[in-house]
Amino acid sequence: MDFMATQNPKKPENPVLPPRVGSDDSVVLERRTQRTKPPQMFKVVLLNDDFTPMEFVVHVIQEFFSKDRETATQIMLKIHLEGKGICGVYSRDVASTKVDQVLQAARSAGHPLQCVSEPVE
Ligand code: TYC
Repeated sequence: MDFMATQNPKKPENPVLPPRVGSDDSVVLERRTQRTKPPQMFKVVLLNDDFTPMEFVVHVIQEFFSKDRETATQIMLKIHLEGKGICGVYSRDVASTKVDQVLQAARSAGHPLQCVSEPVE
């Protein structure tokens, strides 16, 4: 298999700024550390209500947040007892899609379950 990489990919080098020419014609090449902020992340939060069946909430958490049944049940109970709970943390677009999916599923099943996303920090 000669198409496989034989070395780990190298980190991209920091960019070289345009050369600065000193008054004595000396040239200085400066490297500047590249600082790229990681993207803002969003919590997807389910809210408690008095009407949505516990079983439906467990199903939603399993289905849309890829949790096993035990974890989903623990999250559901936390929401039930504390009023709200985090089901996952995602990039802006993924979090927004999760909220839409949960609200769509709840509406289709006739339950008032609410779901929101909030920036982390
Ligand atoms: N409180 C609901 C009940 O007693 C269960 C529930 C849990 C509803 C979590 C919403 O996000 C929720 N049937």
